[in-house]
Amino acid sequence: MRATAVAQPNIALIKYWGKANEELIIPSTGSISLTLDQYPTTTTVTLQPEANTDTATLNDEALSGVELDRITAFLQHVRNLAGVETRAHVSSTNTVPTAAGLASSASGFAALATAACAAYHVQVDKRDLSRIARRGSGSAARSIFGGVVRWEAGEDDASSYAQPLDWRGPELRLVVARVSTARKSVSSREGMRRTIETSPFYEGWVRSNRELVLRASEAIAHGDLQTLGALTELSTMRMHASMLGAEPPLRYLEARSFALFDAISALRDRGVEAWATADAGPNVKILTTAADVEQVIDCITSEFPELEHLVSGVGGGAHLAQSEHR
Ligand code: 2P0
Repeated sequence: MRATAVAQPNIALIKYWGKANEELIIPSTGSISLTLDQYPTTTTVTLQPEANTDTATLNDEALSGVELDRITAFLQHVRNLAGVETRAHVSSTNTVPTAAGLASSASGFAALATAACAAYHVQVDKRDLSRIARRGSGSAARSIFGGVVRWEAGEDDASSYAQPLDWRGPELRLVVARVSTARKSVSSREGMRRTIETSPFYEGWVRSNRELVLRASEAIAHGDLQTLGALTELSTMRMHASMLGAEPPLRYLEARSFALFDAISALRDRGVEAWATADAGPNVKILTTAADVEQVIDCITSEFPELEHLVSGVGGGAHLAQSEHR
């Protein structure tokens, strides 16, 4: 049995940073994201009835150690749901620069969840598929759906899932300015742990971000991009503030990241609809509209000519590309 699935990354507008339950990956706050139509991950799961262990490749390189352990633990969760023991080979092709704050684990585990559930015959609806993807990586729950998506924090495995939100505002674009593709020095998982354990600002972050989820949901319901954009920047800055308060501090943003935030703010002053955000890395993503995206690109190419950039539209959710039962 073999199944292939494709998923795209998502960029959080209202951020997820910190878990209430590490094992089940229940977040401390809800979050809201936009699924991209770029950087797909394609993953094939092939059941191996003769094998004693799972194996995996990423971009044709064999995985081992903690990376393979994480995939094995995830497959075991799907096997438990299926009630079978058969091992599998996972072959994944990822076009996202891995671990550079561009959410490679979101597309990775969304594609793996979709392919593994098909290969192991676990029949679930998309909400339950998002709960399964969540067990691999929190943000993967959101990439199960396309468009604007809210991950409900919930309080247990059953209540922590993603769902799509209706967006009737202007047609959205997201510009990724690649400040660096280097592997980040502290993983999101480790960074979240450190923030929870040592940052005096963590509680304030959780309290305020819960409120931002509500305010942003309201803005989305009204197609109000001005408010959604402003809240996106606010959630970004508050998340980074909580990280900066950790010991030792987590400083993912670089000088050029801040320079980009300034340039986008100046564009806004000239009437361009654009708001910047950044995750656990120095890259800056700019939320804008189809009408204004050219002005954002002109700004980056003239003020930051050395930076690569990529323009994304709004993508669909994870989906099965192929499934064979032999
Ligand atoms: C987000 N990030 O909402 C936030 C913003 C990074 C900063 O989700 O531990 O790879 O696997 O649940 O999902 C990155 O964290 O972490 C992330 P785990 P994940 O997009």
